Amino acid sequence: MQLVIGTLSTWSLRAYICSKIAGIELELIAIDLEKEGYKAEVLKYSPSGLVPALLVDDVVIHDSLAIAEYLNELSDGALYPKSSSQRALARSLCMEMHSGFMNIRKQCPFTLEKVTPLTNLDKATTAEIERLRAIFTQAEQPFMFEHAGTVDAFFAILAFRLQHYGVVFDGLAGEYQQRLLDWPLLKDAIMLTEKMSN
Ligand SMILES: N[C@@H](CCC(=O)N[C@@H](CS)C(=O)NCC(=O)O)C(=O)O
Repeated sequence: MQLVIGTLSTWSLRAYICSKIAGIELELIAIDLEKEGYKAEVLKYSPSGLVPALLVDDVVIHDSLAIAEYLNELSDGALYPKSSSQRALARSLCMEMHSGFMNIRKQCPFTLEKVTPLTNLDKATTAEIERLRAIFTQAEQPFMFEHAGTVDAFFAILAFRLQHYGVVFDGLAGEYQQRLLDWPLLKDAIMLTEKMSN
């Protein structure tokens, strides 16, 4: 199987981290999303024109969450908690991440370059940060549930972005944020980003 990913694409990194948790080796096809004509290159693989896309025999799975679900099936449930109620909660959190936090995503674009810390936050962004604090506080530690899974993969990049823009939680939320920042799979994903950007 091949995973099509893009430079500075956080959704690509989420799918990549999920593959690592599931222990599934994927061949990576990296596309420079800054390069002129990149769209035609992406469209060669992904009908939505977006990355990530997982190429499996004659099927293309073209969304990070769908990829996570597929990798979960292939790995006999390695990406979610065993209990069905916890699994439902984990999926709720992943989907909340997948479809939400628009203000943070807009104001804290993923970059490895130096940035100005966030100040004078508007109400909507403050509310999103507070929601994240509440989610992070729920973590069982060191991961959200009993072992690393999709939730951690999805929130790790956000934990990195927040820290990069000067938002560091205290208390239990801060402990989980720090665990994610220290997580070798997040470091691996950041290294992959550096490699693709050079
Ligand atoms: N919901 C999609 C979002 C994918 C997405 O927005 N990918 C961005 C990179 S992070 C992309 O391909 N951008 C290229 C473009 O917009 O032309 C997912 O979760 O996979």
